[in-house]
This record gives sequence, C-alpha cells and structure tokens, in this order.
Amino acid sequence: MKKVLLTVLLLIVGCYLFDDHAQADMFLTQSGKNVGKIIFKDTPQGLLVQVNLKNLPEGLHGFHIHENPNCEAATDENGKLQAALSAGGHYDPDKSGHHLGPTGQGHKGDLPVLKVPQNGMVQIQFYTPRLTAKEVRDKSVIIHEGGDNYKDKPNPLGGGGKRMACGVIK
Ligand SMILES: [Cu+2]
Ligand SMILES: [Zn+2]
Repeated sequence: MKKVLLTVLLLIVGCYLFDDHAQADMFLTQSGKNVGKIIFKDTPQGLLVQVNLKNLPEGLHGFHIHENPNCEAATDENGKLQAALSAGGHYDPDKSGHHLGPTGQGHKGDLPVLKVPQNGMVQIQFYTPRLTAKEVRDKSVIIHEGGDNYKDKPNPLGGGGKRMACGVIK
C-alpha cells in the first residue's frame, strides 16, 4: 500500500514539474550548431524565460514563439527554400493578426527583442505575463537575423527577416 501511495505521489509531483516547465535547445539554422538553451517556467509573476545562449552575432534580433514544433526549412510562396519556415507564423491563438511586441495585444508569441553583446553570449531572464509553460510547449522559439520594431511596418513581423536560430520547445 505504501508503495502505491508513493508511486501516486511521485506521479503527481512528476506531472506538476512537467507542466510548469518547458525548454528548448537552440540551433543555428545554417550550420546546425547548438548555441545553448532557453527555459520557460511558470511563476506568480508570469512566465519566466531564462535565456542562456552563446556564439550569436552581435546586435538586436527578433525573438518570438512560433506556432509549430518544427525547425525544418521549407519553401516559401515564391518557391524559395527558407530556414526554419516549417515553424510557421508567430504564436497567435487569438488570431489577432498583428505583430505588436511583448506588451501589445497582438501575437502572444512576441518576446522582447534579443540584444546580443560583442562576445555573442546572452544570459538574461525576464517575465512575460501573457504566456504559460503549457502554452509554449510543442511550439518553437526563433531568433531572427534582424531586429524587431514591434510593428508590421515598414516590414512585416518587426522586420527580423531570416530565421537565424530555432529550437523546438519540449
Ligand atoms: Cu519570429
Ligand atoms: Zn509577432
């Protein structure tokens, strides 16, 4: 009987742990090189995003949750192969259709633009109150070549362009 109780308890704890955490190993789309990890944790302040990355090019990079758990390349509407295009668009469960950044009421997948210093390493954490670990699991996280102005103009989706790094969130 004790063993059964212990098993049930472990299962409950296991489910709890599984449910409030998610994580993604990040890979450069061109070389396939692993550049670190992003961890997502539910907290009373919202979803805590812990970024631990290296070997990234200096500068500002668009940073978003995309809707599909798939980082494969795919062909765009012009028949051109694009890195990580299988990840789909920005996570937008409310079908807002607008890229408005992390504090806007548009895509829920819009994260704060990632600032990479000269040494290529990013060790930061921040809260994003509109998401949960359960929501981001089975999606992907993408870092773009270019920055993010949190608007769809002059270029769509903040202007980040090509998908530089990608990870499936598990
Ligand atoms: Cu993106
Ligand atoms: Zn967006």
